[in-house]
Parts: sequence; structure tokens; C-alpha cells
Amino acid sequence: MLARKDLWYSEYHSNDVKLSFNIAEYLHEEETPFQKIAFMKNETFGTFFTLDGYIMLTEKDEFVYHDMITHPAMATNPDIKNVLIIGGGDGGSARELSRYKHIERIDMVEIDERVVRLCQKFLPQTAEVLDKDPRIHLYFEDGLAFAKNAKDGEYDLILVDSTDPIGPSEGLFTYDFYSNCFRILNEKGILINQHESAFFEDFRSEMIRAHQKIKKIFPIAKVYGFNTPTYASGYWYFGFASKKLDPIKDHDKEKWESFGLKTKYYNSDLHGGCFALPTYVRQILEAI
Ligand code: AG3
Repeated sequence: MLARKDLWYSEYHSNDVKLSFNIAEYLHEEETPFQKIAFMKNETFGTFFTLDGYIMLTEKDEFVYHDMITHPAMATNPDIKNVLIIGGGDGGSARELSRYKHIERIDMVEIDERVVRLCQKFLPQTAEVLDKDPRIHLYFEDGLAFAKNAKDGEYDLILVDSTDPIGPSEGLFTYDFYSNCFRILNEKGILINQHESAFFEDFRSEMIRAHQKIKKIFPIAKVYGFNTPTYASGYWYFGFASKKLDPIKDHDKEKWESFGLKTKYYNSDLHGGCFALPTYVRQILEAI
């Protein structure tokens, strides 16, 4: 019999580099019409889940990602009231938004209902908010079609909380999708999108492709980074695209701080810092 210490989950970050987690407990695995889902437990990172072999979140470091997908936009426009989340089935992004009392509506469009149901079972830390906050409306539909059918100017903020551009998320990295996001955002609208990572080639090329498209559509298109121990290279990026608000010039620190939210990663000093990119990343983006 295999000793417990011999079971490992590995994620390849390039052909010859991988990150491995010892599996203390293998909780669940299933294949849906969309993807392969697995839940495991690691002593250091706690419960984590993967989609098609890529880590989506771990209990220990999800706070970084979910702080950063939500709070920089909320501190740029603290009046945001109507939000659309594309993906985000684990509930982490919805949880952070639901901490803002003045937000009126959170539409969450997750293509795979099983992701939500399994996270409700194995990851209450992120998912328990989903059936507790009546402002959250769940749609188990394709985000691409949802954005296409939404009304002009309907949202203040769109969060693309997706997987990488392979499998069911591919459409969420297209020119068409970003154009629809532009259309359904109002004049102060902000789009935060999955921007991958800059160090390893496979992720870097996706970062470039996403930025090329968004830059053509949005007058303001910035990229910001944050430290994610369990994603490739330990550093991950979101795109901040908007019609007129600039995350630095329009940063409303006082208003955001008046909400009194306790955050474990995001803070007002880091808000400016995360948009300051390393030189090699700057060069990648400037070349576009
Ligand atoms: N969304 C996945 C981010 C990309 C992960 N990619 C990877 N590990 N190669 C995270 C969902 C959290 N709400």
C-alpha cells in the first residue's frame, strides 16, 4: 500500500517545472460536461480544488486573489452597486463583494453548477455566502452568452473570475467577449479580468493576447499584480480596464477606508503599489 506521504498532486508551470502538493486527503473527483473537477487536502494549504488539473484556490492563500479581484476596483469607484461576476463558482469573489453593504446586486454567471455545489460542500470558507446573501443571483449559464444578451450600461463592475484560456473559459478571452463587457458597463464601468502570469512562456503569451484585445476596446487598460503562492511563478495578474476611471488618479482612499473593511492582503498603500510593474513585465506590455 502507498504510504500517505507518497501521494502528490503536481501542476506543470512549464514543460520542465512543476509545483507539487502532498495529498493528505483525496476528497472528491468527477468529470462534468465542462471539465474535470478534483478536491484535495494538503496540510500546509488546506482544502484546494483543481479544474482540468489547474489549481483554482486553496484555503490558505485564496484571500490574496479574492482581495485583489474586488477591492482595487471598489476603491477606485466606491459607488459601485451592480456587479457581474463571470465564473467564480467557488464564491470567493462574491464573498468579498457581499461585505459592501451598499452593493445592490451581484449577478454571478457560472457555467458549471457542479463547481458551486462541490464548493458548498468542501469549501464553505468561500462558498457559504452564496445561499446567505439575497443580493447574489446565481445563473448557471455560459458567461459569453450572458454578456451578449445583457443590456447596455447595466453594470458598474464586471469581474472575470475564470480559469485559464483553455477549455470552457476560452471564450472569456476573446475580442467579442471584451467588447460586450464594454457595452454592458455604464460610463464609470470597470472590468477586472484574468490576466495570467508573466514569467513562464505559456502564461506570458496569454497575458499578451488578453492585453492586446482589451487595449483596443477600453480607453484605460492597466495591469496589476499580486503574490499567489500556488499559481505559476507565485505571481499573478489582473487587468483593470475602464471607460474613464483611472485606478491611481481616481483612487478614493478615504471613502474606501470609511467602509471599515478588514482585509488580509489589500490595503490603501498596496493599491498604488500593485500597479507598479516589474521592468520585464512593463516591457512585455509596452511592446503591445
Ligand atoms: N481562478 C483561476 C485563476 C487561474 C488559475 N490558473 C492556474 N492555476 N494556472 C481562480 C478562481 C478563484 N475564485
